Amino acid sequence: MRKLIPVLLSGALLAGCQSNEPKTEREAVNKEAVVTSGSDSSAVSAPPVPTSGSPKLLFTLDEAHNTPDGLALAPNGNLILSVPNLADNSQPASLMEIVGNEIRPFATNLPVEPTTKKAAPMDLAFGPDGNLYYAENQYENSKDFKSRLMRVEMKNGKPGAITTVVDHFALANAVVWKGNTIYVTDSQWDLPNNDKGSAIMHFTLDELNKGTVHLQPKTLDPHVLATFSTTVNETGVDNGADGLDYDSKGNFYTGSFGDGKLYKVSLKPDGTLARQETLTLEGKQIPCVDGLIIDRTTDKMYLCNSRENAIEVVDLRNGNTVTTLAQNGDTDGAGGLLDQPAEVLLKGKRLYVSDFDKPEKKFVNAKSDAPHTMSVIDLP
Ligand SMILES: [Ca+2]
Ligand SMILES: [Ca+2]
Ligand SMILES: [Ca+2]
Repeated sequence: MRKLIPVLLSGALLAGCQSNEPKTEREAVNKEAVVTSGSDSSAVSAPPVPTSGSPKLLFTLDEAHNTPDGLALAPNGNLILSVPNLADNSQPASLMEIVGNEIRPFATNLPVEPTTKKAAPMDLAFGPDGNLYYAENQYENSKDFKSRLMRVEMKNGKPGAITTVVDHFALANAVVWKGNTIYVTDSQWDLPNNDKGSAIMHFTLDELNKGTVHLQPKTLDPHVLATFSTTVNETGVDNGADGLDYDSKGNFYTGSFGDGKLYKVSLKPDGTLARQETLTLEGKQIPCVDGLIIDRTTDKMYLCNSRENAIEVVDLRNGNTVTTLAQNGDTDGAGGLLDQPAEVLLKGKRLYVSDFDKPEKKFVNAKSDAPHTMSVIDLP
């Protein structure tokens, strides 16, 4: 039965596309999937969203966990999921643990930022010291550089004290450790002459162990590795560098949430910036990049095309050819259909997908809705 759902949905979307104007709110919401959102009556109908792949439901989450996001592989093989609850942050944020197909609390009393009174964990990763580090997105609460990098001290597989290791990010987003250095994207690292700025920052474990690092907002702080500028499109989103990972040769890649550009950043042996370039993609172009992960055995990048409700694969060893692994139109996420994917994690042949479900203007996903879901895609 599950396999029929994408087919049936696709048919429903096609039918919806051919029908007259919606008469009810439900019809209007369904129609949003095939007509770009916005109230401009002169807008030309977009083509139906293609349906491909077969994402499956891992589990659903309750209203207290309405916005799942970051994923980290723990040393014991379990996954840690961040739940920032940005769609409804009257519910406290938390970290959860995925064990097989089950979810259970991991750290449910995260320290709030003192002025925003909120915790907002995004991507997360275990460091070489065995501790867990997570980036915070306080940008939705305050534009005044309140985001942080946090450390969860681990003892015998259990979370202990949680402390701030870096503060004064604008919108800390993705994190990845390589050796003894952690790399962090800030999707809103503006500069005095660029209010569309973003950056990759880097910090050594030694430095983090010496005390809290205080970034200097609106500067080329010494921790800035590379900067980027977002070309704002019809979505109006100026968030830049988002997902982050590195390939088998140690080159870093990040993508822009606002305009979909993919960047390759190469380092010198001393860890400073050698060069950065914008990737030229073959095949499909990607308008929006959220979380991404690189399988370093193949150098295939799996990324969340949040705007188009799709998971794309970029073959970095084969001309940066893009293929769509899974895509569907507007859904509530039931049955595991993609509901604005934000983060991916590859464990073996299983790709875990967080359905963030918090749309921006002109996104395929029209509304944040229950069920709140995690999907999985089993690779061949
Ligand atoms: Ca900005
Ligand atoms: Ca949903
Ligand atoms: Ca939705």
